[in-house]
Amino acid sequence: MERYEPDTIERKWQDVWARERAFHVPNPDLTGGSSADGTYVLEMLPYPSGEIHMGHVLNYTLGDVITHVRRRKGYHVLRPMGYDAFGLPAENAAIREGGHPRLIIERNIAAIRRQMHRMGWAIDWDREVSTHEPSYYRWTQWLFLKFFEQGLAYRKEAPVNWCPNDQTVLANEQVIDGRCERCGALVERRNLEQWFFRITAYADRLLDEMSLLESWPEHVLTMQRNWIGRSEGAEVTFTQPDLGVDYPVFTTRPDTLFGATFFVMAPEHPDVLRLAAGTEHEQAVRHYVNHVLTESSEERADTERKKTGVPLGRSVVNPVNGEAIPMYVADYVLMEYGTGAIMAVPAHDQRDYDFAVAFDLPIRQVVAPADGGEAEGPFVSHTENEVLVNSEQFTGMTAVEGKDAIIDWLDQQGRGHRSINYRLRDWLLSRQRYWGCPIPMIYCETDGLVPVPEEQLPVELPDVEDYAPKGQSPLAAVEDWVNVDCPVCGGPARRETDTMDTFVDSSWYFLRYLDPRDDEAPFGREPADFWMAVDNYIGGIEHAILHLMYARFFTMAFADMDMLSVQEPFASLFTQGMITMGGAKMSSSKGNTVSAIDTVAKYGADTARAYVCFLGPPDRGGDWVPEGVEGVHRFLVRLYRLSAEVAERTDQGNTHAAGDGPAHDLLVKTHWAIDKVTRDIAAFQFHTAISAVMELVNEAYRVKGSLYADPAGAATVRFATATAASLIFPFSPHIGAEVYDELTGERVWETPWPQADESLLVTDEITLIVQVNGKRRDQLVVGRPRQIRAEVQHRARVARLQPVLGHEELGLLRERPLGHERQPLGDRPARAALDGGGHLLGRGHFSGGG
Ligand code: ANZ
Repeated sequence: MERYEPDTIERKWQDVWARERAFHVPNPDLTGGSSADGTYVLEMLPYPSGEIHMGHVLNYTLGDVITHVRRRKGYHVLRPMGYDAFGLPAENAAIREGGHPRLIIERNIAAIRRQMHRMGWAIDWDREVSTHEPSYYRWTQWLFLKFFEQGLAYRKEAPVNWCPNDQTVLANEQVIDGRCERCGALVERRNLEQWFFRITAYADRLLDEMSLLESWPEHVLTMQRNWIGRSEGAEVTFTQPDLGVDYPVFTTRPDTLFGATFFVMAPEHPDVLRLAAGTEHEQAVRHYVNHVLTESSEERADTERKKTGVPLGRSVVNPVNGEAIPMYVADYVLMEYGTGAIMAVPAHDQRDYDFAVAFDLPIRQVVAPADGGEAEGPFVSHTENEVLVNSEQFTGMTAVEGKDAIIDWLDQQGRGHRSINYRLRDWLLSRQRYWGCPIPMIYCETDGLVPVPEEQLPVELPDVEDYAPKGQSPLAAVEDWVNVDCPVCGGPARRETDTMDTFVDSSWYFLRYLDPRDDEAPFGREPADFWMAVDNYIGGIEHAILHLMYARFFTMAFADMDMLSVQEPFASLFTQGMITMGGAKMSSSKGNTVSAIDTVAKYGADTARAYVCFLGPPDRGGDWVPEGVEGVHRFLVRLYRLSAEVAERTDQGNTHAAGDGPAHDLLVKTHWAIDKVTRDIAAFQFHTAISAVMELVNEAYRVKGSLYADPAGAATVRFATATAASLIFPFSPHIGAEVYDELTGERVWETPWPQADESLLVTDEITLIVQVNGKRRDQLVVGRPRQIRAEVQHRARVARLQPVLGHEELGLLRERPLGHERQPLGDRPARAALDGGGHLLGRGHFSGGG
């Protein structure tokens, strides 16, 4: 044990772990009613792009830390890994470079697997899956058929988002600001027969069950809530007398019905051209509609935009007062929402107001402040303090009463009813691309749509010559694959040639891990009941909406099909922040990326892992600072040297110090570190956990010289150093294992997580009771000077090593006057407590004398 050579040490332990399958955790035998305690730690599975990046390093190290601590606390920890291997990037690479997407992906998987081993992550490799393997996608297809059986998968013609560059349909969620999420091309609208999952059937449950998701970040829940976008209101029917057609509208403000002064239809509304036909506006309407088709929904929904539209030359009758109001077509009305037509109330809706001003249409106020004051401008915000005006028999009611009364009246007349609308659309899952899971359906002229019989699964993806997108799936060109016998009548039939959105593959992978070689079912009920729900799900905030919502939907549907007991897949969620450099997102075009591989080559995996955890609170990510990496590396070198010296100067026989003196102080420090690291990890405050170990190592370094002479003192130095190794192990497992082995002869990953001796924990504050003549008059809470000094040093050190530490933290140091501290200085309120609370308040308040 001479110089610290991470490469040698790391490979040595990686070999041991691989050889012994050290992190394999079999499913417990549950038949005997085993009381085994399981924990499921899951990180979002990577897309196998060929090289792990810093985001991966952070993500999987966070999971690793939790895994190690839980394991050593005695849990069975499931910690699997897999690859989200279908999808456009591989297919595009295949088109670019030539070669089969499968070969490209499998080459990438091999590389990424190697790099994951090299990072030393404690993964149960026996459970590895990849979504592109037939043994996996057989079950994706099977699940699709179950959904089909349940009416949760269906086919219909629909206007779709079409990416002209990728030549494929995109889900709404994949259109960002009117552009393709992947390639940035402007998205167009088209009508096509498509496959959908009926996620809207679960809209209410997806909302309601959010109350179960207490350990999810609030902002993720808010994003999901907004995405589902539940609106309560009414559907009101307007009649068009010339065509004799009824047009319902959805409104959240039925109380404003008397203020409807015109009526607007979406350009995609199927009746628009029919209505305009024969009027003087026919040509203009035709032009307008064609023009609007090239605009994105986002552009159209932009309230800042100048309002455009064309009259239809017709009118509809307002059911509440028989008034005929003019009809328009305008792009601010969207076909996908509500009924694709609206009643316009310019006095109380900004968009309608802008339109009315532009087209010189009447504006009629129908709601006013209850106190009789003037409305501010033409709009009245919707509050409980408003009353209806200009509304015939409803005048004088509060807006809330009026809403109900008008809906009831409409209901009686058969002209309307209460209605709830959702922004959430059904999930469009078919893709006209090659590299995805084939949709297991067959079209027969006699029998129509026929599911592929279960025993014929998987429908394997055939090889094709040409992956280039053509507007229909490249699979359509594979004649001998497409043409099949109808499973019902045996007559000629054709396979569905579309493939599935890759989000389908990743909506259930966490269940496949539970028993990945099961060839009877996608997942077994027993392991599912044992392991689910996932205790800690860790991943990027970019999946806040889609993936997380889809996985929740799948899980609820499985529960309804009695395949699972849980309703929610992820009991808690942790979203990691982004690692930036110079404050900006790392990107190769900006030239500010740090390669994970290079960092490991230069400093070792232990340094890279510890540094990403040391950057700052992991939910906020942090800025990569080269000196910071050096700092963390020096700390590991220091630990290694200390251990080498301790191994030489002390022996294992003696027990460590008791009583007072410097040895006792080091012992106290050691228990302080155990306590602090344990608490900080539970609160996902990994950066302060690491700095506590740094402090312990520094302290041991500082006092060791004076302690070697005395056997108890020497044993204490040894204990402190071995404990530092044990505590740093979850972050930097190789050096942790090496030092621990050197000093104790034991395997740290098989050693229980250390427990702080409560009696040695220095309380951060003491309560002084003020007594006068034996009567308690007052009490003072004061910090213990030595402890305060230690904490201040600790924080100063954190601040020095973390030049990027938030101003917030540094501010805390400066702003709080010492001695007025009511909370232990070291513990800031935790953002996401993992093991529950209890650690925020000072411990061990005890009474001093009076
Ligand atoms: C009359 C009215 C009066 C409205 C008023 C609002 C305020 P949320 O809350 O998002 O559900 N709307 C309905 N369908 C639409 C469509 N397809 N495209 C554009 N706008 C549409 O919004 C519901 C409101 O948005 C509805 O209530 C309707 O305008 C409009 F003082 O009806 B409202």
